[in-house]
Amino acid sequence: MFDKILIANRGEIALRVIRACREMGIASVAVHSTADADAMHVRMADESVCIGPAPSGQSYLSMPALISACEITGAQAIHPGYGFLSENAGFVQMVEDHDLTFIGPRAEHIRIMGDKITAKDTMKKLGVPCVPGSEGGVNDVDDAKRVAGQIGYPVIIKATAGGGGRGMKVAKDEAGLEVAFRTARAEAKAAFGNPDVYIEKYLQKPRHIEIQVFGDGKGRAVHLGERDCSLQRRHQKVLEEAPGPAISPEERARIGKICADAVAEIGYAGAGTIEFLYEDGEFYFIEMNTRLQVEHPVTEAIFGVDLVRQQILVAAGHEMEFRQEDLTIAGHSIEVRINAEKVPTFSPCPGKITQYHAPGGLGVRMDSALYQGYSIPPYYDSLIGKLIVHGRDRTEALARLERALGELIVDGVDTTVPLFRALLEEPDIQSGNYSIHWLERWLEKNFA
Ligand code: MV4
Repeated sequence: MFDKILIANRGEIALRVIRACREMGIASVAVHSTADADAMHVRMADESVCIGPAPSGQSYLSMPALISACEITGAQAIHPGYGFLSENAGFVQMVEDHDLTFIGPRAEHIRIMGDKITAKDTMKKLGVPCVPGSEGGVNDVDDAKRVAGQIGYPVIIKATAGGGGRGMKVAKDEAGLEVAFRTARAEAKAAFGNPDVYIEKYLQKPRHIEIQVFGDGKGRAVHLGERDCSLQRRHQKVLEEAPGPAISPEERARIGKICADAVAEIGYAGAGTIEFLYEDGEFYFIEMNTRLQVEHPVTEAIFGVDLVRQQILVAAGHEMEFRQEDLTIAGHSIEVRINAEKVPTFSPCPGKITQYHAPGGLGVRMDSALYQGYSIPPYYDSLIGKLIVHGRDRTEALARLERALGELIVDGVDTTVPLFRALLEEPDIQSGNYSIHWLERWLEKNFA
């Protein structure tokens, strides 16, 4: 096992990793920018290293600075958290070239899933159901028209280097296809330096359902059910829950096994998420994320497992601590993302926290790096906390969420808390009846 791990991240996820390290008797090294000298992850870690100035390109994304920080402190492994360098295959390569361990999948798997055409092709061959569309990319308008004619309109054009909603164009008929194709290609080239696009049937009212998988890197893998992350605004998730309110135990077992078998087959190591659109009882693969996700705590809550601990074990060459048959669901969990943002514009609202009080009690977990007197710097993303509740069933989880939101005090900045209080009043939220477009429509209706 490692003696010391460096955490190449900040905020709540850095704390999350430090906590797992401490429970495992592993020393932790925080890295920070000059803007984060007072941050909680620096205080909570056993050691810290300043790796550069405020802009993340010169600090949290600086590969040489991170490698040097390992060499200075004697850290043997790097946990990337989410975002930053967590899905950068070149970084994984560099880490390994310096005889350090990247706590995550192999570079090859990150590379495959980072190219969305290759990801889809790989998953299709592994027996994962995909959205009908082009075999590989589409090279010209005629090719796009031919594929669209076969699958039927509406269609969506996506950039192979995109993902997470960047570089997509919808065409509702052949007249709109030429413009959609040309703009998608031009935007892909400008944004990613790669103009390659592919085409899919456009699903009109799906849910976003993602399956948590975990591999040991030696051909064994499990699934930990799904999360419903349909409540999003501009491709930013706002609330996530597990299990998905629309998914039956039979559907979960079926798609879960398909996903676990697929990642076992490729010898995938560590945590991964296979994203699907779910419509009319069918799952359609869209992307795979090769990292621990922001919303992983809802899965931890219902399965009673520590995913970061398992990541560390597998990276050190140990076995994960469970088999598929050990993994059973208890209750229901919901996470809300507390952002320092003004509702309803969602404009960032950095500033000083004049008062902070975290909610507690049975079934409540608050993952946050906030403290009273902390100043949220303007350089990084606006997530300042995740409130995760767990109840025996969805009704209890919702009641607990409302209760916990009532206890939470974050003064000095605007937050998304009022949004969640309003959402909890909505019959569709209470019943779990929402698709990927629900939140944006609700915001338009209530705030436009
Ligand atoms: C789609 C789609 C409809 N049909 N693909 C957006 C993010 C990226 N991961 C995939 N996305 C979508 N792909 C087909 N074939 C609709 C979306 C989409 C979406 C997906 C998940 C959650 C929120 C969304 C909001 C708008 C569009």
